[in-house]
Amino acid sequence: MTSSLERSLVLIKPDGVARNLTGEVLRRIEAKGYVISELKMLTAGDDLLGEHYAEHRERPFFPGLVEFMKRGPVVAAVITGHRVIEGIRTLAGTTDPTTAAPGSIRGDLAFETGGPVIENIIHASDSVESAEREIALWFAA
Ligand code: D4T
Repeated sequence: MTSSLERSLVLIKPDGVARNLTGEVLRRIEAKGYVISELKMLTAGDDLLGEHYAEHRERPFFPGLVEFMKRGPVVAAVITGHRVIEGIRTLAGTTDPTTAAPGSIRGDLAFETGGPVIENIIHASDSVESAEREIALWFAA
């Protein structure tokens, strides 16, 4: 097991912001011991979301995903810590909120809406390469 200082891009998605869960999500991340290095609220547009979700562009859920992510403001954060990428993915829980483990953010706080897209409160980078690409997108100077 290696331990290296990493950065992760975290988004509190429009469902989380609308449900006043920004503080709860950031509380869990800070309580774990990770550091909020950058933080801002914004409403994302098509270009940013198209880049962010480029790997999903051809998937049938992509248009619904973009509409959902544009529905209201998101909170974007750069989180720093040792093995923070893996750590926040663990705090977040698996993609499907119905089966995400209790104790995780999605397991405790997210639920299935019956809509066309999964609403699951948080995005967290899944690799060092994704994190650096996503941080450059969301925190472009
Ligand atoms: P993100 O990227 O938002 O942190 O989520 P995950 O890493 O957990 O999941 P993902 O990249 O596979 O999916 C991105 C985003 O699309 C939604 N989604 C996903 C959906 O609405 N329907 C689907 O079938 C899948 C696979 C949920 C998260």
